[in-house]
Amino acid sequence: GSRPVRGATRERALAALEAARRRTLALTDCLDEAELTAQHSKLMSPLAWDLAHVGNQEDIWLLREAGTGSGVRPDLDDVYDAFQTPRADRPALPMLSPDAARAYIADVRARVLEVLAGAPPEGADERLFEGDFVFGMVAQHEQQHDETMLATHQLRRGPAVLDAPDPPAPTSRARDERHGEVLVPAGPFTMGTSDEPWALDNERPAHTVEVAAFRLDAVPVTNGAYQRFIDDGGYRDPRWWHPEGWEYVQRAELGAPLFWRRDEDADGMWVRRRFGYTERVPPGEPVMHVSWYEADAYARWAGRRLPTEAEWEKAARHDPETGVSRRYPWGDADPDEGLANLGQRHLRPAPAGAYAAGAAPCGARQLIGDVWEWTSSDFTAYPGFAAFPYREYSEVFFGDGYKVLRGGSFGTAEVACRGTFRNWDLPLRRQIFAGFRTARDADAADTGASADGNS
Ligand code: AVJ
Ligand code: FE
Repeated sequence: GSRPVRGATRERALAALEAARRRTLALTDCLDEAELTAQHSKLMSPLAWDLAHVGNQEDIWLLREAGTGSGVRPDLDDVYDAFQTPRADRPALPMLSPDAARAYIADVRARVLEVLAGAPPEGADERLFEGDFVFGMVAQHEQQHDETMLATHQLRRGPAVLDAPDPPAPTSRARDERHGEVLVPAGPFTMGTSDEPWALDNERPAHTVEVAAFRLDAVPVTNGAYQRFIDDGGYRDPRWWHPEGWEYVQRAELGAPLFWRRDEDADGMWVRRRFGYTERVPPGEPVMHVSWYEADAYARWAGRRLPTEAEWEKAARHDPETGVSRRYPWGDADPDEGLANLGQRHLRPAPAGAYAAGAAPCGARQLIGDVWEWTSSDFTAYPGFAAFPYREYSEVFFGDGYKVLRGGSFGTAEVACRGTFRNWDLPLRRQIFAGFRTARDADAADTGASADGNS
């Protein structure tokens, strides 16, 4: 493009904002007004709310905080403030129609192009412009809502409207091999970041964490493995469950991941609904649409446990050769289609064992992309945390019963995913694209002196 933007990070910001908007429109242009204003699940906003909310955040942050203007529609701030109205109550809001929402967000964007071309205005908070953070933040915010909208698409009933090619299968060698577990030796590593320009406040600052030696599943837990937990009566045995999880299983009568059912016409075979299609549950794919409680119960049934957040990040980032933490498992290069299943290029996770080129130094695969991975950890502040630029992004969620998820899913945009990125949700939530892998403490015989790689 030949638009006048200021510098390389602005160029990157413009591309990220444009990519987010293409995706937002692709997720909403495929549905009619009735479908966009309907609430497909009490857990989700009407899609028309997300559509205008992303533009309203851009109005606030890029036109008012980072720009010189008074914004396009400050009068809409209350309607699109996520904190004033919980998702379940949003259908009652005086929302813009889908057409009016499209016009609003296009109007905001047109004015943002002028902000991108200009210098930081007098009196603006300079930190917003370090590495052009504020533009990256708004692009990530829109992409996060796009993933939420994709989850709404998955919840909606009705004929399929989305399509994408299947992700790559593992190589035949990887398919035949028992995935097993990898060793991450004991020792300190650098968790979080102080120099990734678009890292969000909760990923900061970089700090040293001691991690004892542990073993981690080389790949996420698959549907086939999870089915053995179901077949073994896992959902009926309180021994495996956190007390709150057991209570939840009883109350909600859970017996399988969300979207699964038995096909009585086919010998009770497990099938699932996926973006409007019904298909046999693929045994080799990472399991998804499980709550933290289900992940935790499976791990206990398997004689294992969920990894802590620090263990997950050490497995994903620590390079034992240099002692330095990488941006991604494969190194510092940005993700691409050969390294990880991100960006809604595909509408499902790749089979376990895919993306050999994206493996971490410890040998674990698919840490980035495919499915979000539940960790055992509560969402809390890192030492030295400072809310920026607004408390409601992270701080208000700390310590309030949210569990951390790591690594992104097939529906997560590249710009909104990295080795330090922290997602969080309540432990009973199942509508997000979440799976898990399991871990255990290393044996006494594991000295921590050498990694044995992916066996
Ligand atoms: C980081 C995905 C938990 O959707 O609640 C969107 C992202 N914050 N708008 C969420 C977010 C404000 C957030 N998660
Ligand atoms: Fe938001």
